[in-house]
Amino acid sequence: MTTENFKSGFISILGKPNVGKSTLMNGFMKDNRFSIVTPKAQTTRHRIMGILTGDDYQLVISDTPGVIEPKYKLQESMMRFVNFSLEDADIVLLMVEPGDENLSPELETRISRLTVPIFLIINKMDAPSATPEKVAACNSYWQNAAKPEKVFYISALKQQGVEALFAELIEATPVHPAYYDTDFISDRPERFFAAEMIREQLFLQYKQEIPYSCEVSIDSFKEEETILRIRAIIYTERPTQKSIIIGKGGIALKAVGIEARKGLEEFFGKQVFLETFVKVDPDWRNKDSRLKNFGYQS
Ligand SMILES: Nc1nc2c(ncn2[C@@H]2O[C@H](COP(=O)(O)OP(=O)(O)OP(=O)(O)O)[C@@H](O)[C@H]2O)c(=O)[nH]1
Ligand SMILES: [Mg+2]
Repeated sequence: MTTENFKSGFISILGKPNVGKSTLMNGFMKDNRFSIVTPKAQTTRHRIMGILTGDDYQLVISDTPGVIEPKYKLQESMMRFVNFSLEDADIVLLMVEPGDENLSPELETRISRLTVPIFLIINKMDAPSATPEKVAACNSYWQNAAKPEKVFYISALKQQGVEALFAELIEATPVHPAYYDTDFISDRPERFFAAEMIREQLFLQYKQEIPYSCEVSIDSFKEEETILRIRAIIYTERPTQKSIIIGKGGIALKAVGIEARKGLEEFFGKQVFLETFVKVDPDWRNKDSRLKNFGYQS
């Protein structure tokens, strides 16, 4: 590793829900399991740092929750994570998608406070909605709304344009020693990724408000030589939601366990024994003490 011209910086991915921020994060990390991705909005609830170190660079990339107007305390905390990540950033990747020409007040406030370069990322270029007219309209709208330094057209899903973007990011990153040990890949512990993988299944397998009413907490995480034993508790707000999550004869919860276990085994490269329990925790999304316990900041 050379030290003289070593580059290191913080890069934050900012955007509305569902535009593909976590998909891009996974593309950077070369791991489709790093940050959970689902078709539902507000999948990401935390700031998740991925640390990528090369011979002469270290990029600390933050995935963040989609920017919304918060309606309850959990969402307030999610938006605080967005703000923290912008405070640190050396470069902000503002992600949008063709067809979205609407600078929400929440996004506007954050963009107006930025003093660092903004790279506009027009994602979902592979989607049928990405017609040349729509892409041009999207570009001119956001050029005007955010005054970005550069624009990139990508498909995070198909990994098109991601490498070129990465190369430009290294180019634009300041000369600075590495912020983290070179073998660090995230600020989050293994338990966090385990909980996220279970939460991903809740988002994928249940409808309407169920995923939003749930939080996953890892009660015990024991690594043995050949097996990883994980005990997870799914908290939900109401008894009716608990019975939907469990399903008739436990069938729905079993399906969550099966799919989550597959992901966990792939992620940890080890056999996993997963136990899941569902508990009712009334109104946890609005209780500071509960949110703190679940790793959110007030
Ligand atoms: N067609 C297409 N779909 C994409 C692309 N990138 C992401 N998606 C899809 O868009 C949906 C949302 O992706 P996420 O990566 O979870 O979006 P996000 O911005 O992290 O969403 P939040 O965490 O809710 O803010 C998923 O169904 C992705 O598969 C893309 O380049 N093309
Ligand atoms: Mg996300």
